[in-house]
Amino acid sequence: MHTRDRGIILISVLLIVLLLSSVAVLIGNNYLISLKRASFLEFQTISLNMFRNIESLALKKIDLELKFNNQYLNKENPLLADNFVFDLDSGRIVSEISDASVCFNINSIVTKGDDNFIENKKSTEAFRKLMSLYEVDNNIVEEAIDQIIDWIDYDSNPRAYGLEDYYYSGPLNNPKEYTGKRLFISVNELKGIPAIRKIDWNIINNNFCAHQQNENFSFNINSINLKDSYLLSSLFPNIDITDAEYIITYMPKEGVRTLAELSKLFPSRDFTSPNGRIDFSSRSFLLSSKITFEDFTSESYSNIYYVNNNSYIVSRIYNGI
Ligand SMILES: [Ca+2]
Repeated sequence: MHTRDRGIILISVLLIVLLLSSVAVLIGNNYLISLKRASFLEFQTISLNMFRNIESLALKKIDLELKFNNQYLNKENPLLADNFVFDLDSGRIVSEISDASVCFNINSIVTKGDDNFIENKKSTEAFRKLMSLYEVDNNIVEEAIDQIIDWIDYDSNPRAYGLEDYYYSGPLNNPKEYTGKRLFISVNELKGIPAIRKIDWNIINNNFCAHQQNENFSFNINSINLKDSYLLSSLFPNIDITDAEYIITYMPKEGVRTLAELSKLFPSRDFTSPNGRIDFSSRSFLLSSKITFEDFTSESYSNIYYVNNNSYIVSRIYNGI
């Protein structure tokens, strides 16, 4: 055989080997990706099913607990203290119910009048106190109150420091929009209020919530932690931050059942004229669940309300699936 022919054969063989190996790499990658994708899809389906099942369990647990006693709920109650844990071959499901009442419900700033939402003066007092504890400028606080109420109310008349559609749809505001004429669904909607944009977002994010119950400012006093001292202080006009921190620190684990019991425990503190309602139980809960399986993780957060002797899911968020 000619040397030239041998060279051609060698080059051809090398080319074929090169082609085959790149095909093999491609097939290998695609195969692995599709395998991974198939197992992720399976994980996704299983997670969704699991989350729904856990939700049903949680609703039953809440109904059962609150059916016979909806006036008193403390941190040690199995409803809040005991997690659901399910161990699988190569995975784990952990789920917990927490009391979601300890926050300032932004919708408590209004109350439903005959044909419009009007200011709830107790709640705006609590709002003023909370903001002053964070040293937010008074003018900004008044603007925030009026702008929040104008955003919710049905009319087009701006309050003293308020804004109505003419502003939100006008040249100074982007994107162009209209006021909600409804309660807030999420705290994030507050980002659209100009006065709120002048306040550190962490203050809003850490203290506020948007529950669809349009009642007085209230929370379960048995569920408070030290980080909630500003909220506790804003509920009581005569309780300052030092008092609030003291009360939270020395609050018995089993909590209290009545205001009289609370006053008896802390006789030198003044719990009169609250800017809202003091609760000893809760009607809003957060169910948080996490599933880990092999190298996949998924999370679910469901907001639950207990109304008319029944608990139901108001909203849910999934992460990782
Ligand atoms: Ca208005």
